[in-house]
Amino acid sequence: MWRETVVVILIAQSARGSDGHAGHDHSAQVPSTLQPRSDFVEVAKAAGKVQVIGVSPEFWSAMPSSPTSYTVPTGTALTFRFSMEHNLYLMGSKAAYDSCDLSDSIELAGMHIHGGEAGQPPNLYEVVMTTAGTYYMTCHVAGHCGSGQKITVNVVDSGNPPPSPSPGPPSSGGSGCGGGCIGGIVGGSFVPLLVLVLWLGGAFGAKCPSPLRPPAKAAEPSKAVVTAASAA
Ligand SMILES: [Cu+2]
Repeated sequence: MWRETVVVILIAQSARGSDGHAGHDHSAQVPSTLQPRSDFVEVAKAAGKVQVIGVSPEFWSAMPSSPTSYTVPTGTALTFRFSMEHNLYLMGSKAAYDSCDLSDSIELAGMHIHGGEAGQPPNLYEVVMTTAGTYYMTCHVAGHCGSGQKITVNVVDSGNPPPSPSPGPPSSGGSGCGGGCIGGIVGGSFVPLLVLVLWLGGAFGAKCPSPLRPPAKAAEPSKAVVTAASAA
């Protein structure tokens, strides 16, 4: 089902044409869809939506890049790890990508942004892709694009809203309680034992009624009133 959805979206994407960027921005500002928001990154990681670019030990530093193409759903965090001999730029178009024309490219991460974990390349750049489209990325160091250090990232609409740092169990949806309700909360970021204690104490109210404390009168009476009224 998910696979089919991706295929459909990909077809729709290609039918739309290769130039997914309407109007190139020459002000050299990083587009708002590529802001490296750490709070977005945390949400994506908590949901397991992470795409590491390249493979250990070189990751993004490898020339040529391998793989050269990625397809991820919106809300995915891209993770670039690289040495201080490389950087990361967003290219303006597929034509620029194909010809390694760097004139219209925008810096996403410099050679000395640091942040890499111990035992990993020194630079770490993470960004959540919030908007569907095709993104072309390369390294701006002379000759590196020509040596194949460049990737295409196809971001497809996941159908889920963009990541939000607001609290609450992600995508559990639904309004009722049911068996999955308390499980979803316990499985979330709260301390499970504390949640369990709160639940048993009836702290979640009617939405997740405690088995020890049955909720007071449910909403049934009001429904009955409405039915009676409409029947009259
Ligand atoms: Cu490079």
